[in-house]
Amino acid sequence: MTGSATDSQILLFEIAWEVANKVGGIYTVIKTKVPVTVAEYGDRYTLIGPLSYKTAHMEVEPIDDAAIESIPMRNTLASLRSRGIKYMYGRWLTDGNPLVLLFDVGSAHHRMNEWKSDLWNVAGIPSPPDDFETNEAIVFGYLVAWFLGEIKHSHDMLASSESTKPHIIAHFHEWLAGVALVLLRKRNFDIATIFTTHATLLGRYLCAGDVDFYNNLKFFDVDAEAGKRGIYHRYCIERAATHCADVFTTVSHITAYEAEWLLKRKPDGVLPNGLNVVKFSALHEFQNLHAKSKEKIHEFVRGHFYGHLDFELDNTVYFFTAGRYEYRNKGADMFIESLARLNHRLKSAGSKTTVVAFIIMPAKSHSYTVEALKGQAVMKQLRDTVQDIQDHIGKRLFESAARGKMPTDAKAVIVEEDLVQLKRRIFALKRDSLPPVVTHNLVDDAKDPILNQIRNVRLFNDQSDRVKIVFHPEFLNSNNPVLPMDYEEFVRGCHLGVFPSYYEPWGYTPGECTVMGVPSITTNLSGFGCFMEEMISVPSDYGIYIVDRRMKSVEESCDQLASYMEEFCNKSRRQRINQRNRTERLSDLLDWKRMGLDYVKARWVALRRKFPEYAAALQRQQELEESGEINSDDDEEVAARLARQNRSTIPEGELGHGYESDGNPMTREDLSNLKYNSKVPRPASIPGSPKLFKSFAYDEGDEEEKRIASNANPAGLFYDAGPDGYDE
Ligand code: G6P
Ligand code: 1S3
Repeated sequence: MTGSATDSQILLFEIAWEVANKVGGIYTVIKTKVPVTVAEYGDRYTLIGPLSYKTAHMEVEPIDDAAIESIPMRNTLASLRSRGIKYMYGRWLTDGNPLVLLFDVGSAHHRMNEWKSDLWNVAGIPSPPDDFETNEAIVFGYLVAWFLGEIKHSHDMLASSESTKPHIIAHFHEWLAGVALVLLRKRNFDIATIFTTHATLLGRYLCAGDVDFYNNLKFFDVDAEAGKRGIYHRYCIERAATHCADVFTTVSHITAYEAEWLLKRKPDGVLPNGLNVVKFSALHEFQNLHAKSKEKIHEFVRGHFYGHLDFELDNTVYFFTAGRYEYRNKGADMFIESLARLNHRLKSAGSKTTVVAFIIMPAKSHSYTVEALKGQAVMKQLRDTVQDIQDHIGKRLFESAARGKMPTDAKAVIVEEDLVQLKRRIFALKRDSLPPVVTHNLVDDAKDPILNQIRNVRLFNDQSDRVKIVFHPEFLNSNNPVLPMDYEEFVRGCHLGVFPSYYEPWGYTPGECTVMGVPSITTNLSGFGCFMEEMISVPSDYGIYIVDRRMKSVEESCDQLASYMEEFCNKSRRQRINQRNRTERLSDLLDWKRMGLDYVKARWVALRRKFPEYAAALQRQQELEESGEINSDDDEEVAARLARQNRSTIPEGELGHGYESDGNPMTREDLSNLKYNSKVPRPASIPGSPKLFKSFAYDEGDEEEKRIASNANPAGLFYDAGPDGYDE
């Protein structure tokens, strides 16, 4: 290879079913990662996903075909359009504003059977006629492969010489986006590929059943297990994508082990999930937000528990769990069991604290229950009546004072009519039944696992219960008539997130709590929990409690969870405030500015594997640049250079958080020895934000933060907690 190689020859495509299409956690990964990827690639970065007409118009600002700046892109899309393919190309309306291409999968349905039989012929992947999701994934995959082939060709045609041809990296997420990757390999395209799996199909299915998953990983007959569950064809796509990729990664070590056994390829590295952390300029701002949001939760609780509001809201703490309704995988079973134990302990101790525990997991329902709606309605009427009476009293006081007189008699201020109105409202608050444990009419009330578990442990919101339960089987939004809050606002208002997952490749929920300064409980079977355990010596000091679900029995884990919750209930307000401050300080650890580096490395390894000469030329170029003094104020240039420096520090086979395996079956002991970051040193600086990690990111104007930073341990990131783990 001759001529100077530059980064600007690299084009990056990232393909996922959840691009501008909110389904679950992958949407969060893709969306929050955009700013750091755009900082590195600018408009050389395009995201590709399926077009959902229901939501796309809110997510994407389309660019007219004639206004498309890139000629290869314009030509490629024109070619697809002329063959009847519909799409939306534009800018994703999210931080970073990246280019996005969404394919209308339906516009190619007429080719479905042709492509399904081709997939069988070229890759031996079967597909039954009636699996809608797989059919969509196949058509989407063929469209993506078609597009990538054409755009590569179009760029090559326009290149002035061999050395100016672009180098394409295509990064695919999860099996639903995996078909195109298999096709690129089978068609021998000159495109470097990465496949990231965020869970394995079999892992999710096996764990949801009653299986001792982690002790039996080596024994599963994967084909037979997939067949038994009717997902063999999906499994074939997942496994083929895994093996066809130049670089294969997962989101955590625990999932890397799982993938090695279930997908039969040892991952090249682990790319943990980050978040786009927005810091407030002053520490107290997020605390104020907590107080404001908590007040809104109080409003809901007053309505929901009307007639039984015999507990002090000032002495009430709000716990919650949330996520996809995977009863066992997400640990809803353990949460409810441990709440029952907590209830018993608080009652026995005569505690004055009340816990209201929310379960936010969508299940099929008809509507809100009459009781849930009525509760909010009677409380609103009471509030309106009290407001009216207040106005009347004010007027009377004013009139009398304006005449220079003090009111002689209370009856002249609050008249009989007002009292009657108030009495009416108070009588309306009487109810014969206990406050409901669920806010909606569930389609399958009798079989619902969460309700059945609540029935088993008899947590019925009785007056004597110190732990009350509210199951809200729908994701939250601010237009909700009963609990009108969006998820972020709700989390901020809560005191503790509880996520005792059994199967959780990463687990965003506790991470989201962390960046909002809300303490949380996770497990050492979740990617997030393992990551925190590795990064912080005593995670609980920072409001991250980790339940041991590896070495302990279920019984012991439940007890440990109950103890963590009890410990939390016994904290004073001041301790809770201090703990929230500490939790919030962990945000930087989860920022994509830091986590995104592992993606940089993955791309670099993919380039090196697919285009070794180009990668070597890039590296030589970089060495030349570095031998001279580089003095640039241009953020993008600094970001690009740091990204280059970072990627070139990784030797082959030591990608990201290097994943190592001795090739032997995993045991409980192996699990307890899982290690992050075994070979690759954590970088001292980050592209796009070179100064952030010189030491702990602290506000120099803030004395307390300064003190903390000066107390930093040698790793530079964390400081030792005081004896009781709290700042005074
Ligand atoms: C924040 C607010 C304080 C409030 C406190 C309540 O820190 O800034 O004004 O007293 O929250 O904390 P709690 O844990 O009792 O909800
Ligand atoms: C998966 O989504 P889930 O909730 O089905 O991907 C997420 C993003 O990587 C991950 O956080 C989660 O643990 C996985 O399970």
